[in-house]
Amino acid sequence: MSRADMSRLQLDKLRHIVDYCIANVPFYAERLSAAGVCGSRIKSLDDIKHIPFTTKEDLRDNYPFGLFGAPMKDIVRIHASSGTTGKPTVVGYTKNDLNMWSDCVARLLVSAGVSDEDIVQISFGYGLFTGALGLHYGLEKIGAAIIPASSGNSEKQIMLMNDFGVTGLVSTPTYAMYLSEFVKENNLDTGNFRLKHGIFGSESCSVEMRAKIEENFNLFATDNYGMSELMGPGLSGECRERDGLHICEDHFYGEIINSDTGESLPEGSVGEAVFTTLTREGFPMLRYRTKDISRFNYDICKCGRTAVRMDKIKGRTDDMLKIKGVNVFPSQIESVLLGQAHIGNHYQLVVTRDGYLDNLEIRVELIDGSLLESYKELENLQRNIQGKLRSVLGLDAKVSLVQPQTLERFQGKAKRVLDLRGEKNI
Ligand code: DLL
Repeated sequence: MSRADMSRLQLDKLRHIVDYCIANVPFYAERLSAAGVCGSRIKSLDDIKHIPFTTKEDLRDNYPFGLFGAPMKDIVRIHASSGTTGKPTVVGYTKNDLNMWSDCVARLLVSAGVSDEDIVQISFGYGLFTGALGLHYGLEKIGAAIIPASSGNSEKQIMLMNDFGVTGLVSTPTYAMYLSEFVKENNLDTGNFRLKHGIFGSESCSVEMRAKIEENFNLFATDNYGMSELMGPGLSGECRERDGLHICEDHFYGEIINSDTGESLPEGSVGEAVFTTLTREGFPMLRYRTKDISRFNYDICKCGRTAVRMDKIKGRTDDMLKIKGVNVFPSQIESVLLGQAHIGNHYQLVVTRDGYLDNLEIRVELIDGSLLESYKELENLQRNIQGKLRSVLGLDAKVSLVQPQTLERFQGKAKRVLDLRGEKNI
C-alpha cells in the first residue's frame, strides 16, 4: 500500500477508535473530553498529538478490567504480564481481536518465510504470557503444524525437534541459545534435525548472539516485537531482509517521541516508541508509552513491503530489566524484600551474563550482622526470599545477604541496578 493510502486508512481508523473509546471506556471518555478530542475533530494524523498518552500507571490504577473496551460477555481471552508492583498488567481480547491478532502474527511469519509446509515447535511458556498462544494461533492460521512444547525439559525439547523433523523453533533467543549448547554438552542425537527457521522475540538479541544460534542450529533467525498491553507478539517483525521490523500499521499507529518532553520527533529520530491500537475492541490503547527505544524507517524495504520498519529495540527509558525472557521491575523485588524480617532498606540488583545466559543476583543488607554467624538461620532466610521471588517473578535469582552498612548509599535517586552484561539485554 502506498504511504498516502496507508495514512488515509490509519486516519479513518484513528477517528473510529477514538469515538469507540469515548463510547466504551469511561477513563478515555473523561480524558478525551478534558482534552477536547473526538473523532470528528481529528483532521489529520498529526492531530494525534492532542490525545493524552496512556501509561502503565494508568493500567495499574484501573486494575484489573477498568480499561476494557468491551463487556465481559464479549471478552474471550485474558492475558497478563508483569506490572511495576505485585499486581500484573491485565489485558482482554474479543473474538475479533483474536482474529486480528492471528492475522498480524501470520503476516509476520509469512514475511519471515514460514509456510504451511513447516512443523513448528513453540517453546515459549504457555500461560498468561502472550508469546506462546499469540504465535500458536498465527501459525495455525497459515497452516503450519504446531508442537505446543512449552518451555522447560530441554532434553525432551531436543528429542521432539529431532524425531518430529521440526523446521521452526519459536522461543526467546536466550532459550534457543541454551538449547543449542545443551545439545553439544550432552551429546544429544541431532541426526534428523531439519531446523530452518528461528522465530525469536520477547527480548533483545544481539547480531552476534543471533549468529551463534544460527551456526549451532543451522537455521535463519528473525526477531519479533510486541507487548501484552498492545496485543502481544505480532506488532512488528523482521522479514527475510532483516533490515528492521515491519509494523502491522493497519492495526497499530506508531510514533517516536522525546521521552522527557513528550514531543513527537521527526522521521528518522531515535526515541521512545508510542503506539495506538487502531482496531482493538477488548483493550483499546491510545498513545501507549512503551518505554522501548527505537527508530522508524519509512523507506520501502528491499522485500517490497511498504510497511514502516522499526529498528531493533535499543533500550528502555525506565528500569525494567528483561532477564531470561521475564520482565523484572526493581520495584517488584523491593516489595518482596521490604516485607521480610531481618532485612534492611538497602539492596542492589546485579545482572551478569554467563556465556549467553543472564543471571540476577540480589544483594541485600541485613539489619543485624550477627545473623551471618548462624549458617542455618542465614540459609532459611535466603531460601525464604528466593521462594517469594520465584512466586512473584517466576524467576530464579541468587540472593546474597551482606553485612549492615556495606552497600553504597545515594544522595539522589538510588542506583539499584548494576547491569554488567556489556551490551544491554532488556
Ligand atoms: O514479550 C510479547 C512478545 C512475545 C513479543 C513473543 C515477541 C515474541 P511482554 O511480556 O509484555 O510481551 O514484554 C514486552 O518486552 O516492552 C520490550 O521491552 C520487550 N521486548 C519484546 N519483544 C522484544 C524484542 C512480549 N524483539 C516487553 N526485542 C517490551 C527487544 C523486546 N525487546
